[in-house]
Amino acid sequence: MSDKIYRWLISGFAVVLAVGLGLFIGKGSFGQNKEQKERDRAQLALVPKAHLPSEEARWTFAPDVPAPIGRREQRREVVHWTIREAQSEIAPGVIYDDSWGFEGRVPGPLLRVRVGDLVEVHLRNVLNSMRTHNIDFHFVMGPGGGASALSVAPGEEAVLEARATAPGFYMFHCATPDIPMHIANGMYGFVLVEPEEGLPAVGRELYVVQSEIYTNDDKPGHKNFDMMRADKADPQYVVFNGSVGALLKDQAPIATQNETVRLFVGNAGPNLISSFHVIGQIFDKVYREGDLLSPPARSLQTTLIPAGGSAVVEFTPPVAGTFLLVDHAIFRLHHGAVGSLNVHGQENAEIFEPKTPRNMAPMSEDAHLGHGGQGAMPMPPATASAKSANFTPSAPTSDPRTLFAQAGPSAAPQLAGGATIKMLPGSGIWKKGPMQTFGPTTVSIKAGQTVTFANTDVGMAHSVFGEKGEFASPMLTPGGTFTKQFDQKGVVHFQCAPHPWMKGTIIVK
Ligand SMILES: [Cu+2]
Repeated sequence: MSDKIYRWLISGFAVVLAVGLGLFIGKGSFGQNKEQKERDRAQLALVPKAHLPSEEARWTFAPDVPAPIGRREQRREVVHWTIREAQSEIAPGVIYDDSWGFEGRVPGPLLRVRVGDLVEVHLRNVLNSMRTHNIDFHFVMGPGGGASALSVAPGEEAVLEARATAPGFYMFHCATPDIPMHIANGMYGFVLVEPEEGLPAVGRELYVVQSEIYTNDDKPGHKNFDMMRADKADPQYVVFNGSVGALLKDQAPIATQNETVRLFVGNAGPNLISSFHVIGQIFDKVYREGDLLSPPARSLQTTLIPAGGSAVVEFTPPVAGTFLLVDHAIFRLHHGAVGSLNVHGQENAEIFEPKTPRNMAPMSEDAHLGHGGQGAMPMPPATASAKSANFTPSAPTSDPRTLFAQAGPSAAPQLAGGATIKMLPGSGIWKKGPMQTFGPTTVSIKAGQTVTFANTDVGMAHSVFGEKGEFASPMLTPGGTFTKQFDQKGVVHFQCAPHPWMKGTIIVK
C-alpha cells in the first residue's frame, strides 16, 4: 500500500470519527438546549400590551448604572431621547466637531428594563441637526431592530413599541447611511434587559463603553471625522466612555474592598475587538458577550468583546488600591484606552504584600502611565497637543504632568490689586447666538498687577494665551487657576486654545 493511500485512509477514518463524535455531543447538548428553551418560553408569558402599567424608564449616563429593577411583573417602559449633533472634548484641548449623540452624549444612555417589558421609545431629532438619524436596538426582534420605524429627520419625532423578549446586555446604535460613520461619531448606547429574577446584588455597578475615534491627527483644536483612517481601522483614539481620561483622576469611579464590582462593558467599535482586562484583578464571573442566561465563565483574566457587543464582568477586590481598565491589545494604551477604579479599603498582607521598599508605592495611575518616569507616555495625544505651536504660541510646558494636574496657584507674585477672569460653565460648547465664555471678557489693571484665570467650568479643560504670544497657560482642568503678572502697559488680547471663540482683552494702564 502506497504511503499516500495509507494517509488518505487514516484521514478518512479521522473525519468519520470526528463527525460521529460531533453528532453524539451535538445530540446531547441539543437535548439540553431544548429543555432550556422550553423553560425560557414557559417563563416568558407576555402580558398583553393593554394591561401593562406604564412608567418612565430608568436610564443613566456612563459610568452610572440605573438601580436594579426589583419588581417582578411586566411594565410599559417609556423613554424619551433626543439626538443632538454637538461637539465634545475627546482629549485635552482636542474638540471633536462631529460628536453626534443620543441625549447629546457619547456614549449614549444605558437603559435598564426587565425581560417581558414593553419599551415605548420616543426619539426626537433636534431641528438644527444636519442629518436624519435612527436607532437599531439589538434587543429588538423586528426589522432593522427598529431603525426605519425610528428614522427621524431634523425636527421630527418617531415612536416605537418593542418587547424585550430575551435577557442580555445589548448595544443600540444609529443605522442611518453611512452607518459606520454614524456609529464612529458617537451614536450608540446600551440596554440592559434583566432576567426575570434579576441579577445578584453587588457592591457597585458601572457602565463602560470602549470605542474608537477617527481624526486625522491629535493636535489641539477642532477635529472632524476622518473616513480614510476609519476605513483602514486606524483610530487616532481608542477610549473608554467617550474621551481620553474619562475614567481617570477625579473621574475615576470608586469601589469598596471585598465588595463585588460589576462592570457592564460595551464595545461600540466600530472596528476593533476589545481584549478587556482589569490590571490586578481576576474576574470572578464573566457573562460572555452579554449572555445573562448561560452560567458565567469563572476566573478569567481577559475577555473578548466583539464590536457591536458586550460583556458583563464581576470581580471582588480583596486589596485596596487603584486598578486600571485596559484593552490588553496593549498598544491601544497609547491611544487613550485606559480607565481606573479606586478601591477604598485597607492593605491585606495575606493576599498582597510588597517586601522591597522601592516597590511599595501603590500601583497608581501615574506609575502605570509613566507620569514622572521615563516610561512611554500612554497619552501622546495630550503630549503632542501641548507641543503644538499653532495653538499655544508660547506654551510654557509640554510636560504631561502639567496637562493633567490640577493647576495650582501660579508662582507669579501676587501684588496688591489685580483681576480675576473666570472660564464660565458651558463655555467649551459652541452654540449659535450669545454664549458665555470668559467672565468678564475685558478687565483693566495697572502695570505690575496680576490677572488670575480660574476654570469654573464643569468637566471641561480650558487654557488661555496672549494672541501675540505674550503668555500662555497650561491646560486648566475644572478648579484649576493660572496667574500672570503684566508689567508692560498696553492691550493684550487673549483666547482659549481649544475653544477659539473664547476671547477677551486685558488693558494694562
Ligand atoms: Cu445617525
